[in-house]
Amino acid sequence: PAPHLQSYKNRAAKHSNPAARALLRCMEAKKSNLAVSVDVTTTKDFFDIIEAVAPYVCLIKTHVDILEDWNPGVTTRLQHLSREHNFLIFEDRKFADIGNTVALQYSSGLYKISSWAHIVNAHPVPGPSIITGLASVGMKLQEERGLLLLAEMSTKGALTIGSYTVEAVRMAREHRDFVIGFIAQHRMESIGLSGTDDVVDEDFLILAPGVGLDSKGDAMGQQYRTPTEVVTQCGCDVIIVGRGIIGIGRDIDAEKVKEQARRYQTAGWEAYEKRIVT
Ligand code: BMP
Repeated sequence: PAPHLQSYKNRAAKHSNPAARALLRCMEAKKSNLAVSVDVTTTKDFFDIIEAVAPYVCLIKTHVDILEDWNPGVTTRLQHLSREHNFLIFEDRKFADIGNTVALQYSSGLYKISSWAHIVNAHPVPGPSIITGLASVGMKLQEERGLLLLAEMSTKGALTIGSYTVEAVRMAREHRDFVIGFIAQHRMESIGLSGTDDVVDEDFLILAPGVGLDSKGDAMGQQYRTPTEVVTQCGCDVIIVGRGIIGIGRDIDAEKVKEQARRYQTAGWEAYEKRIVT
């Protein structure tokens, strides 16, 4: 059966990339396909949220460059929490430059992303060299590291459609050791099949942002779908939720955040259980 009809557990046992295996194992162990996007600007709010949602998530998604008081201790503490609470870390860096530049952006600078993020993502727009650039850093580390390509975006009027998405899938298929899946809104198996492609044993993870239970979108083009639409109907594997869980106000209410995380975890897991056959 296609990967999305199989359990996360079965897929974990077969996957060839260590970061994908770790994520699938964690999803099974915690009964969670929920990633929380911690889009706040202070490290206090950042850790208050992570500590509140940690038991309910398989993945924490970060934008570390929006933290106003970032310091190297932030990523040390984040890694510690990741081990303590069993979740992976995804820095939503959206690399988009030539291979040499993205390799430097991934390994160096203030953030040294490759030293702490299990998963990063990249826009396929520069072509396959963006993958080889990032892989030249990530695959050298003796750590769990994987890359997601942005094959589709959640925003109104996104240009990630048609042949762009098809070519993104083709690029990923050429680099299955490091590319573990896509940021997308649907499964990709049926896309870009060319007869010559070996798609028999491929298992790309689909992580879908733009998920909300109470709202259809925001004033800046974001569009939300429910976990049922995303996981059961469109076959995505992980739901990425930001403001639906962390709220949009200024003050973080840890109890509310926890309650929402629990709610999305349950909704995501029920949507997954309706979909699998093995
Ligand atoms: P929210 O649930 O608050 O709308 O946040 C969604 C998160 O997912 C943001 O961090 C955004 O950068 C990210 N994202 C997205 O919304 N759509 C995409 O297509 C790709 C993303 O990375």
